[in-house]
Amino acid sequence: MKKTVKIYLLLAAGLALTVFTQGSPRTYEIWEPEPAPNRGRSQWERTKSLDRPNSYDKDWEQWSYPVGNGYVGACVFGRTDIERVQITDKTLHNKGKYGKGGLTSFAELYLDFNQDDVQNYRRSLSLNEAIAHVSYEKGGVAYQREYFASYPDNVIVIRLTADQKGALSLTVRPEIPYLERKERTGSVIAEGNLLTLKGTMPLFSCNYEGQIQVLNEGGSVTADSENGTITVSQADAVTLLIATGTNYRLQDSLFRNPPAKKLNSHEFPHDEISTRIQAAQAMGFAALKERHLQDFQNLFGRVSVNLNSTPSAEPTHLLLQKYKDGEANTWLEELMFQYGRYLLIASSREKSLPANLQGTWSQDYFTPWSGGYWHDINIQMNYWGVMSANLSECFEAYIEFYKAYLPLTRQHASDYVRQHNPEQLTEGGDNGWIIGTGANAYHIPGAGASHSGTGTGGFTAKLLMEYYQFTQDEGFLDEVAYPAMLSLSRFYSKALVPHGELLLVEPSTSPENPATPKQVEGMPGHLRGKHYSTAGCTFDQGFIWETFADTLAMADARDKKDPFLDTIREQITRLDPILVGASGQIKEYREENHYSDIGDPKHRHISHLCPLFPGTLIDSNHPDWMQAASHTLDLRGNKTTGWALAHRMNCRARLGEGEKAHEVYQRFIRERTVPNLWTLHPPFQIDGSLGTMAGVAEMLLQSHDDAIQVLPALPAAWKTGHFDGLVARGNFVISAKWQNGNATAIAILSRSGGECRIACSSIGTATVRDSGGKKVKVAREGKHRIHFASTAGETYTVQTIK
Ligand code: FUC
Repeated sequence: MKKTVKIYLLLAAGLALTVFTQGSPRTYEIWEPEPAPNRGRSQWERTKSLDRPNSYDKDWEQWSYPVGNGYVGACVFGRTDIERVQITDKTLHNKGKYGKGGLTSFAELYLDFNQDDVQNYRRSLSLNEAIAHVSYEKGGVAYQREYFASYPDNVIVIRLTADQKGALSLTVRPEIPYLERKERTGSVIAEGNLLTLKGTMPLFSCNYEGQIQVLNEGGSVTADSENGTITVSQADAVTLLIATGTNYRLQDSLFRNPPAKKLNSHEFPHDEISTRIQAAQAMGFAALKERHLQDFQNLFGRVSVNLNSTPSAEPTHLLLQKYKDGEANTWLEELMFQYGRYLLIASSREKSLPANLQGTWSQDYFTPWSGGYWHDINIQMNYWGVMSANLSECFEAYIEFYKAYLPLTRQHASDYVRQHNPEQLTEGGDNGWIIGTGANAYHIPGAGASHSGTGTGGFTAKLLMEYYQFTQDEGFLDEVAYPAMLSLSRFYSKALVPHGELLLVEPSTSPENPATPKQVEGMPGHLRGKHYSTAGCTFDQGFIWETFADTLAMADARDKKDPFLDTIREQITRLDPILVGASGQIKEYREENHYSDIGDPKHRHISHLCPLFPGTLIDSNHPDWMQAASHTLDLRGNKTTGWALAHRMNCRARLGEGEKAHEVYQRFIRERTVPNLWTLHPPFQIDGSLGTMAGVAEMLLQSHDDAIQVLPALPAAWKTGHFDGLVARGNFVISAKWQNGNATAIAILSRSGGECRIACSSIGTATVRDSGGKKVKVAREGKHRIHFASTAGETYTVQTIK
């Protein structure tokens, strides 16, 4: 078989692209020589204080290891006395703090081993395998445990083994948490080798069930029906299979219906869960593990990086502590990048709900901010890196979510236009769609009525546009992305209000930035709550520009002729979205003169820089705006929260400021990262991890301009290294190798064909060869840019870059 064909087939099968990765990909794990402490919850258990149902559980947050398959997440403590596995099912919501639904913990599973004073203890989370391990010795017996969440079989699997027969004895003791809050009903039933947890969350008519099957090899099992436990005695090995589910159905009626009618109260997940458990049992542990590994590694193994690092064997908390103490360590930076990819795969898969604010993990009664989908940055940030990190399939969860909420957001659009710009309303007709900020699995809000303007829609649609740009999936463009963009453009077109020659969206709010009454005295806008409501702030105006521009670009790509396109062709010229103020800053509000005349000068949101990232309006064609954006970042500073650092990092990368991007990343790790490498806003949110993962990719490869830029923002700390398998728009899979800051070789797999325009320092004289070694005809655009026609499925190498 020809080498090209071989590489292509390997890629098609999703295996690692190892152009520059010599030998096998690196092994990434986080590990500790101690179990996770479990003081938080046990303290709460002791008091059972109803005032503190949400006890801030730092042990869970900082030390437990997460596994997940998109549907369900489990946090493993690895204890030898009483093991704790905290389980979250994304669909189980209580009323939440705001009464509109909120993610809540599904179950706590305790395994009473009662083993203290163990020797040679080790627990780890293998990122390459998505398996948590525990091993230790006690009384001359070596014990091993494995934990994983299988996506193909949708079960959590725990396997317990020992090196001596009959050495395994434990009690399996699940608990339904927060029953004392009386919001949910529930009971645990133990029968034979099966534990069933079931009940109802009446608010949304949500019926839930969890099954835990205890499969012993050797020894015996005894069910205690009174206490809802199963005791295993003297087994050789034990496999626990765990399946959870509810009657949740992702469909538009879910969002439209009143709380009690959101779900069908007569539907129970029992049969479906039983089928899943039985299928998993029939398959057996070895096959379950094999299928899990195949599925997970197909995704995880696609990207390799080496950021000038040497793998470290230190326990993770020490590695982190030394980094916090100022020791340079690019291994940890690389590990965090791959952990971001791991967490995204574990929390967002096709047919599951999208990754929520905590991914898919919550031990809480009230998960912070309802474990929701916050559309003024957090949910979008979850997916900023999904395409470039070669995980586009993980975005499908959001696409399905979008399809389900679309009908209600059409309603929201009509309501908005009726309220704010009634003369533009098409009564009973199409007013587009718009989504507001605080969504969750049960609730989709309207826009513009809270602390964030309608830019939330464009922020979201950008992801749909990017999915098309990266995958070149024309079916998706025709069926989803283009209609979405066109319809959102229709909404924006109707939301714009003439101000002289200009068209400004009104009302308009820059997300969450609070202003004081004094700051806005004499200003044209007014305070709504703490936030300044005005016309045409940069966040909203910028995303309208992005939406119009993306719609027009898609229409051109597919030769669409909708007459409405002419309206936005004209309107886009009247948006005037970017203004530079007297301090040399990108203005957040049109009426701002000097930096931060309005709002908090150090606020975490930098919404006015969204046109730089994830937007594309502030680009190298506007060097003055780039400079103003850089200055704005300097003024805003980096003393901020987790995800806010991630946004700054991506902005710095877009500006080509590798050192500054790296500084932000370092600060993120030093100030916001905890020993299980989760990152805190605080509290724990997943967005920062996923946002900085995108940031690393953005430092290595960009493709928002008309060319693919290789190593656009490389810091000195990563001066030598390589990456394999990052993806650029146009569906090009890129590998690159560099030394002392200069690329020495680049490989490009063209997955969809088309012109490949590639920019990199000194690439202008390089030679391009196809997989057969044949020289490819290349057009050269100065010293740093070339382009050539590519064929789908072909791999090209760029050599001798100098
Ligand atoms: C936005 C942020 C908050 C928090 C919340 C989930 O409202 O401003 O900081 O991240 O989302």
